[in-house]
Amino acid sequence: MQDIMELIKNKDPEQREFHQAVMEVMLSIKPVLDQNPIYRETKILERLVEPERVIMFRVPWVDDRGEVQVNRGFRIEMNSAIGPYKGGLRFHPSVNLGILKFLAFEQVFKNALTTLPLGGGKGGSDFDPKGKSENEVMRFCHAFMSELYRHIGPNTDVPAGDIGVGGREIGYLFGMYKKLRNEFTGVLTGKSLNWGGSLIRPEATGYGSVYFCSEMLADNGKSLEGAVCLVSGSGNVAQYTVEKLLDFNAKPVTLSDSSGYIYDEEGIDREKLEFVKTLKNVRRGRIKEYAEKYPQTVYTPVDPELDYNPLWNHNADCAFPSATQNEINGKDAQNLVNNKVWVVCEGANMPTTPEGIDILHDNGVLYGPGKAANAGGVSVSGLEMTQNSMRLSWSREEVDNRLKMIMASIHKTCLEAAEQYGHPGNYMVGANIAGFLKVVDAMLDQGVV
Ligand code: NDP
Ligand code: 2IT
Repeated sequence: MQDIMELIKNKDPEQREFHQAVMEVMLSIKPVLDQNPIYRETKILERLVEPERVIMFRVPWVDDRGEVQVNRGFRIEMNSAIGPYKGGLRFHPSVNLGILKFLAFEQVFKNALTTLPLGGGKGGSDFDPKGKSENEVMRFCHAFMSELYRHIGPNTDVPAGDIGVGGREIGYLFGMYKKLRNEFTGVLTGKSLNWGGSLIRPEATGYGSVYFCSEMLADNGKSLEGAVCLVSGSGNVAQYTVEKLLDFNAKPVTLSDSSGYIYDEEGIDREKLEFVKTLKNVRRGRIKEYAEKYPQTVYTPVDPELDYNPLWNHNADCAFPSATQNEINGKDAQNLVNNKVWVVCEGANMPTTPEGIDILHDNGVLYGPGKAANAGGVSVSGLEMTQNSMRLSWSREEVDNRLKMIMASIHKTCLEAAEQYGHPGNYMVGANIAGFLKVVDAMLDQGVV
């Protein structure tokens, strides 16, 4: 394990998030490695941490003032042992190789857990959609796809959305792919309904995360009924997490964006959620406006001097981090414990730092790791690919039922693997081991390639 960490740190010393993601898996799979020397003998770990292919490209485009802008585009094709590369595209100024490698690495294990034949990948750009006009977003997406199209395909690599990439961007990306290839295929997921998308895909990550949480609670004699929930983010995942929490009669009280967060002690109800959806998806405004519309709400702007996030410092039962990586640090985790939160269910990818995870585990908080809890999004992406291949579409009920079954199956798989390898109840260890075994056994079957 130390050898692997040394190897990746020496090769790419600046890729901190990637080291973090690999370290977590390495610690979890130790009992598997001890029992199965074959994985060491065949250098499976060395192969697993090296992407099969990394594509980096220039994305030149012209802004509304007629000025040329140049962004960097990426696609990490991490692992195709069990299916075509699959994973989202992130458009955010923080995007770099290390962040996308961590996301692609996580995706490999997540996709293995879904029960569907999906390999792992991730991509994106340091393009910042904030403040850009509709036309600028379209031109950027077209420019991005005018290079990416030659590397992807419905049986090769199937991107989707992530931070900064939603239905609008998928539409522009698809349009350019279709034009360049002269081919209408399921090369992207998260498409609109009337041209190949799947019902429930927009809802899937948030709904899935709440389904996963309810499985964890049921297993521990608890339920979401009346539970006060802290939710971070206010984008795709956060919105549909709140929606499903309301279906379960829970009480979501917070939402956030990169400028600050709102705390609504009375609860975010359906009408307020509709306001948030229009605010974020149509007007593309800031969450601060929620507090202007609903004056009983407290808005707290981000304070860069603070070494903790006050959103996690309210009395509550459940926490659903649904914004970005490393948004719950050690101090935040301790605040959650002090505030009597009993479950943390990760809608975002790697939102809790290693120190934070240790604190949650040490204090008996149920912890649902992102690669299990947020797998509903990519699962319904997989179902979208199935429907595209069959050239038909399933009803809302059909897709939602399959999503529920998949989340229940992931939950069971995590618990069984954790139990088998001596960490009963530890979903993180269970998810890492179960995902690892599925992928590396396929790699062994396929030989050294
Ligand atoms: P969106 O772009 O729809 O929303 C992201 C939200 O998080 C926004 O409210 C955004 O605020 C906030 N946010 C983003 N970056 C930061 C940051 N650095 N600091 C503080 N707030 C931030 O993305 P999604 O909802 O799709 O994604 C949220 C998380 O869920 C990500 O970790 C993503 O990887 C993960 N995920 C997404 C899936 C999907 O299907 N979409 C599937 C599985 C996981 P602002 O607008 O101010 O930037
Ligand atoms: O992190 C993720 O799982 C996603 N952004 C969704 C990936 C997908 O292919 O639907």
